[in-house]
Amino acid sequence: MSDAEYVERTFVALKPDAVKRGLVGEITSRFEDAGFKIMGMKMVQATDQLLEQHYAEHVDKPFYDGLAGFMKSGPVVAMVLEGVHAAENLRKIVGDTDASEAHPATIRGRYGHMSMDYADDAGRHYKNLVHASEPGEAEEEIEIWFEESELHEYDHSQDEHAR
Ligand code: IDP
Ligand code: MG
Repeated sequence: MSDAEYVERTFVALKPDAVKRGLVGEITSRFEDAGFKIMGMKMVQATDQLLEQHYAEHVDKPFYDGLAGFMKSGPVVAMVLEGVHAAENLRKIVGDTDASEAHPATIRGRYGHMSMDYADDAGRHYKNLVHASEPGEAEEEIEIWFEESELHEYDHSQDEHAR
């Protein structure tokens, strides 16, 4: 077995609602508690161009303008995390897209309860705190948000104890 088959990087963004609610530390702690290693982290004001790349699969959907408006409504905290099957495991910690269906032990389920139907019918932004890459899409998203020089290799106790 080689680490390379299991250990991967993934991209996570704390959306403007997480930042404005003061949940950056709380949510980041959950990733650290689960043993993920932070390789890069920065605050970013998203632009239309960046969001069109990041949400390329959603650009033509009816909710896209609302989503982009929400993602630009304040800074996001972008991060790259490393761990075993990081993308799949972080999606599990983040929880279902719709907070009303997300397990209460997940981030979206613990810090939210709103349904997407409610937000869409009420004409409100749908706020679900966190983005986490799908497996297979992480490296592409890391490239959209980060320069390689902003990512850091270093020894971390997780290398020994959480793998
Ligand atoms: P994900 O964030 O769990 O990967 P996706 O289906 O890729 O979910 O959607 C991306 C983001 O777009 C969601 O997190 C949510 O913020 C927003 N979104 C998706 N579907 C809807 C919708 O039907 N109404 C409003 N916002 C939506
Ligand atoms: Mg997605």
